[in-house]
Amino acid sequence: MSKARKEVVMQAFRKLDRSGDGVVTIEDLRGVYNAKYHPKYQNGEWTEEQVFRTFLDSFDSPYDKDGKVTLEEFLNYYAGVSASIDTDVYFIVMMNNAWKL
Ligand SMILES: [Ca+2]
Repeated sequence: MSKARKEVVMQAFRKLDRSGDGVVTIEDLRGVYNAKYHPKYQNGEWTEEQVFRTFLDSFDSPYDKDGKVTLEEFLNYYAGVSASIDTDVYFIVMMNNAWKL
């Protein structure tokens, strides 16, 4: 990823990592990510914990799925997303919208 892309990804990570310890956990998501709008929470299939865990799983490395997301894992995830986006400008707009940066 270009420097500009990395910067915006790191900005999103810092926003998610509310405790500031460099690892995003379920605790960090409380208050940042609203699980109550998730359709599986609304129909009673999942608890709030399950919604958070599933959300973390999408960033968590398949080799170390522990429900904790490090900056490295977060950057790796976005390196994959980034590969399919041509311009830095579009990538940054996408990140700003997704994370309300
Ligand atoms: Ca944290």
